[in-house]
Amino acid sequence: MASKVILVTGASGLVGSAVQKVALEEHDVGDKWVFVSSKDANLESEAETMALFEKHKPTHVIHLAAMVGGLFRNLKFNLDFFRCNMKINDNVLHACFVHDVNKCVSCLSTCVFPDNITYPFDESNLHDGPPHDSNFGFAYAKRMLDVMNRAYNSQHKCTFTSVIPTNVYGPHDNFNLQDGHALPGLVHKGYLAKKENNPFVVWGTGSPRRQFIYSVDLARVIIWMLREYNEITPMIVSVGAEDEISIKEAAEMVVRAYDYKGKIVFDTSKSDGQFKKTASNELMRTYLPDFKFTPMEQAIQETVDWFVKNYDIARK
Ligand code: NAP
Ligand code: GFB
Repeated sequence: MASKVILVTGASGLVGSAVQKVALEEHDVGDKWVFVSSKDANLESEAETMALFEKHKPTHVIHLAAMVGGLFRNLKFNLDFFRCNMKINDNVLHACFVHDVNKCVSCLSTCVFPDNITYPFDESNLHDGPPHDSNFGFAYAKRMLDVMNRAYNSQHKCTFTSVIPTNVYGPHDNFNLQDGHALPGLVHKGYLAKKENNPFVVWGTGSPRRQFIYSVDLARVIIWMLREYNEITPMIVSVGAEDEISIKEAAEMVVRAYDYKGKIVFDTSKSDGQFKKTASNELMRTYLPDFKFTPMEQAIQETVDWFVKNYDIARK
């Protein structure tokens, strides 16, 4: 089989770093991997995006680049999340089309599904109603990725598809307390609580429920999709609905990973955001019935160990 030139956008981030790790572990199958971030091209610029594709001439693309953030960043910047991600996604998919890319796998998120629908939802529910108000800007921009995938396929037969991960965590995450997601926020706060002998503060009531996946597990599935999944229908990648846990339970895992013995307090002045977004992973299981997700206690321990070791260079 002809060797591929695989361009990975957003490669310096949480998911992109995991794709780099998994790609480098693969036996050399002769593919050329090109890992890029905003320092290589600002993908909000059509000209810079086109120049990037002209330079590397990719045959395949894993498109991860996005303006990303947790609940509290989304609450503040819904317009920016919409405009920035619309520009990035339109530029990248158009460049894939112009440069005749064989396949592009882009990235949505389970938080873009309609709020308050029957759970667990599946891929067919993506456009069945408004998303949770906390991140409507991000959600509608991401849904347009799916619309563009379908439009490029119907008009030009392009094989552009997308993966829909649930909440992801792991090394190289954004641990910034204002902008990041829950788990990296809890890992950062756990570090400070342990170091300064202060209470470990969980924001909200701790009762919202989430399905969490380790970045390395997601990366393995994304690389599999690039090679083997040829449907335009997006695919949810998540642990099963039965593996959904509360934010409180996730916080307790972080406490155990630090062997922290102090107080856990809940700052209920902070928003809980979406209560749940339980997703079905049945479609994924039809293709990968034996795929094993890393046990969460182990994955959180690896994330905590990475953060402690890399505190000085971690994004915080
Ligand atoms: P991240 O850690 O914030 O990384 C974002 C990446 O996108 C970085 O490499 C960043 O480059 C790049 N980027 C941002 N703006 C750019 C621009 N204008 N031009 C070029 N590159 C740009 O995000 P992540 O968590 O890895 O997310 C990756 C993908 O997974 C996103 O599409 C996200 O929506 C999706 N996802 C994430 C989660 C989650 O829980 N984290 C859940 C579901 C889906 P710089 O480092 O140079 O800024
Ligand atoms: O990951 P997160 O910020 O976003 O989780 P979502 C928010 C939930 O975790 C709320 C609680 O219930 C918060 O009150 N929480 C507890 C914390 N401690 C913390 C903390 O230190 N930091 C943060 N951030 N939350 C996002 C979407 O929703 O899901 C994004 O807004 C994205 O667009 C992401 O798609 C995957 O899971 O609520």
